[in-house]
Amino acid sequence: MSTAGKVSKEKKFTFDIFSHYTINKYKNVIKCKAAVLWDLKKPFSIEEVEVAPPKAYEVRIKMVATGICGSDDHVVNGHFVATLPAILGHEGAGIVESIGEGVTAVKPGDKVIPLCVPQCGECIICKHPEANNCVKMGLTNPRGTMQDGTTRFTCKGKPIYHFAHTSTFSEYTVVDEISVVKIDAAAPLEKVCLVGCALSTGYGSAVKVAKVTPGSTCAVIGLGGVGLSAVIGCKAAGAARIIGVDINKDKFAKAKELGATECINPQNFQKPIHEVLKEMTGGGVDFSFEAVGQIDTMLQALSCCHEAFGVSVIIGVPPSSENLSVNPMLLLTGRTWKGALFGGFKSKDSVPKLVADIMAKKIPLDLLITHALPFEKINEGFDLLHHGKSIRTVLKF
Ligand code: CND
Ligand code: ZN
Ligand code: ZN
Repeated sequence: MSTAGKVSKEKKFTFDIFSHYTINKYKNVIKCKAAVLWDLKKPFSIEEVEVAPPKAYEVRIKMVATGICGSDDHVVNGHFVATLPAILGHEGAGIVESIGEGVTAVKPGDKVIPLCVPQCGECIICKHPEANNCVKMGLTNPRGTMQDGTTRFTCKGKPIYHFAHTSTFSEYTVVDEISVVKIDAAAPLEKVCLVGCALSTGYGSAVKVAKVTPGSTCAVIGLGGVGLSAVIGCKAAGAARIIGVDINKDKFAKAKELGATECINPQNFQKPIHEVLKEMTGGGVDFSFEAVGQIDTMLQALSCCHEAFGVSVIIGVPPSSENLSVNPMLLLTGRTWKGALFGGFKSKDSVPKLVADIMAKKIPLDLLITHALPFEKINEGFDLLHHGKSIRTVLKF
């Protein structure tokens, strides 16, 4: 009896290995094109890369469209540290190609948005009713890997690192199941890709993080895709006055179309812009947003909100080497200073709802997209951003 028992255990063991093999043998390494950033401050190279099959609790996605975000550019110029060589991009949408063992959230053929802020659903942060920066996020310790610590990309025999759990600048990408969510099968992917970052980040900063109130006065500093999404959020929350601030006056027309009631250029004033804003609003705005990613604009945003009840939200990603120095009196008088990733939204919960609101025309997302280019022209897309010509360029695969 005891020998028979041993044999059957061994048999089971052999079967388990075999079944694992049969599951994986149909999933091939995919060779496809990706934009690889080999070095800081260099253009992207379109390369043939190998994309390994998804392991357990991972998902391989065929990308359909991706936006270009200021944060991708911060990596290229060295302000935001990432492990290189890498495949950047974190504002994409695509279709599930294959899934690893154990994946239940999505299946092949589903339309999905990769999530640059994961939602594991189990950690102390995910369980907190308000917080969203899941412990699996690792923003301050970017490894550039899947959650298991390895990469799914290789190029010319070298491992290529992931970025922001998403790496959307590739025809195919692999993400952890906690970093992807299914969206409406009818959603236009070449538009709703922006829900992967800009729209969620800016809109949520207004409606969820600041909790803009009806009739209030707001200032948004930086009118790129993220700042303009904050303008959309302020308007949706019922703000009476939304003042857009940018050093590029070409951004003003779009800001006004989206809800800004007035726009100002700091270069047109002798005084610091926070003084100008305080004078314009009888002591300071109710809510201010920094959507540039510079230390000086963060201080301007804090200073321009009312000293007794103003709320200021940092959205921009600052240069990693720089620290803020502030006079604590700015806060002792009663200001609130906040910051958030991804608009404070719990990503898996909010992204499908935001997509639904966009499809119901409650959010004017289309206006953020100023350019569309084939994926291979990614460097042109970054040039448009650098020259202040675009709000969002969507790259199509
Ligand atoms: P984008 O470069 O499109 O916009 C920045 C805007 O700021 C441009 O219109 C500039 O002209 C303007 N600007 C530059 N300097 C000044 C200045 N001194 N005063 C006023 N305006 C100025 O970038 P984006 O909209 O894609 O991103 C904006 C920031 O948001 C950037 O720092 C990015 O890294 C960050 C961000 C944060 C998050 C998050 O989760 N918190 C997610 N994605 C991006
Ligand atoms: Zn979590
Ligand atoms: Zn972004």
